[in-house]
Amino acid sequence: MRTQVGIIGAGPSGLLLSQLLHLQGIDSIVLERQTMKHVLSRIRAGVLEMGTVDLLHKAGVGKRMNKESRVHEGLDIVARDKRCRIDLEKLSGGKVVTIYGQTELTRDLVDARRASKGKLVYEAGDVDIHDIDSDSPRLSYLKDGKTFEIVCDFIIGCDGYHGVSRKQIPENILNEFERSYPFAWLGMLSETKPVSNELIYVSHERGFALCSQRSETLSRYYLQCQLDEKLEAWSDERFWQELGRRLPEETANRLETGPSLEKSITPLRSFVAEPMQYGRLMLAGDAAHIVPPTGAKGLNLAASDIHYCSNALIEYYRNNNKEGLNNYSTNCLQRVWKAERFSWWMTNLLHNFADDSPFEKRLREAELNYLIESEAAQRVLAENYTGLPY
Ligand code: RFL
Ligand code: PHB
Repeated sequence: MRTQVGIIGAGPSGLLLSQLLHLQGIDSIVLERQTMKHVLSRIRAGVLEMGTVDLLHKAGVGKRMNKESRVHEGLDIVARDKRCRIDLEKLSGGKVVTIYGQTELTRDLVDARRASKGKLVYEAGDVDIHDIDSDSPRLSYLKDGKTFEIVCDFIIGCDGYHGVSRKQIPENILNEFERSYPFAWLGMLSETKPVSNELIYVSHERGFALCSQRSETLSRYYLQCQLDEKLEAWSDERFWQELGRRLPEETANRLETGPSLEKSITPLRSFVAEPMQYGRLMLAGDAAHIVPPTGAKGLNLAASDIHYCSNALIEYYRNNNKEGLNNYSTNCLQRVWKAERFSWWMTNLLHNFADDSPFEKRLREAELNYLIESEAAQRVLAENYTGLPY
C-alpha cells in the first residue's frame, strides 16, 4: 500500500489531521491500536478554545458542535471561603470557551472520515515505523493475523503519551522535560443537572475540586485524590459527600446527586519532548507533550499542533514549500511551553501539596488572594485560559 501521509493514532489529533488533509486532496491512512468503541468511550476533555472551534469548523465538522455545545463567558474560582467570578469575555477582550466533550468531537470526526471513505484501520497491532530518515518512510502493522506495510511521504505520530512514534527519535537528539505531581484526579460523569451554569475551580484544605459539565443534563466533577487511590474505594455516595464538603455551603446545598456513568483516576503530569520532529516524522498532541488538566489545555494544544502540521503539509504538496515542515517543531513548541507554564501555574495555585512548608502555604494563599482581588491578575488568567493566539 501507499499513501501520502501515514498517521498513527485515531484520537482527536490523528482524525483532525486526516480530515483537514482530505479536504485539500491529500491522501492519508490512520492506524489505531484500539477498537473504535474503546476510543469513543474515553471520557476526557470538555473545554475548547476558540482556535480549536475554528479549526473544527474548517474541517467541516462543526455542525453538531454548533447545536449541542455551550458557550461560557466566565468561570468561578473558590478559595477557602471566597468566591470570585472571572469574566473571561471581558478580561480577554471578547474571547469565550466552548463546552463540548472530546468524546462527541471524536465521534464527529470519525463520522466525517467515514462519510468520505477515509482509511481508518482500527485494531492495528504492532505498529512500527521504518526508514524514518529516508524520503519514503514505511509503516508496518498486524491486522487479522497478517502483516501489512504502507509506504508514505510523511509519518505523523498522533499516538498519545504511550505511543511508539516518539521512541523513533534517536536518544542523542531527543530531549524530554518532565514533572509529575504528588496527586491525581478522581473524575466522575453523572446524568445530573450541573450545579452551576459555569465551571467552578475550588481550592480547599481537603484538596482541589472542579465542577464541570457536558450538557444541561450531564455533569463532570473532579476531586484531587492520592496517587495510589483505588477506584473501588469510591462509591458514588462517598464521591458526592466529599465533593459537597469541598464546595461552598450554598453550592453544596444545590448539588444534584445521582448514579455515576463513569469514574476514573488520572495522575497529573507535565511533559515535553523536543524536538517534535525527526526526518520525515512529526509528533502531534499528547505524543509530544502532556499538561496537567487544570488549565484545560491538552486537547487544545493537540489542535494547535494539527493547525501547524496540516498547514505545513498542504503548503508542501501545493507549492513545494518546505518552510512549514522545517519549522514545525519550533512553531509548535513556542505555544506548547506557554500552555505548559499556565497549566503548571493553575495546578500549583489550586491543589494541596502535602509536603509544603508553612512558608509555601502562605505564598499560595497570598497568590490566591491576589488573583481574587486584582483585575490585572485575572486578566492574565483569562488570556491564557481562553487560549493564546496561534
Ligand atoms: P489521544 O487522545 O491519547 O489519542 C492517541 C491515540 O493513539 C492510539 N495509539 C496507538 N495507535 C496505534 N499504534 C500504537 N502503538 C498506538 N499507541 C497509541 C491510542 O489508542 C489513541 O486512540 O491523543 P491526542 O489525539 O493527541 O489527543 C490529546 C487529548 O486526548 C488530551 O490532550 C486531552 O484529553 C487532555 N485533557 C483535556 N484537554 C483539554 O484541552 N481540555 C480539557 O478540559 C481536558 N480535560 C484531559 C482532560 C485529559 C484527561 N485525562 C484522562 C488524561 C481531563 C482528563 C481527565
Ligand atoms: C472537563 O470538563 O473534563 C474539564 C474541564 C476543565 C478542566 C479539566 C477538565 O480544566
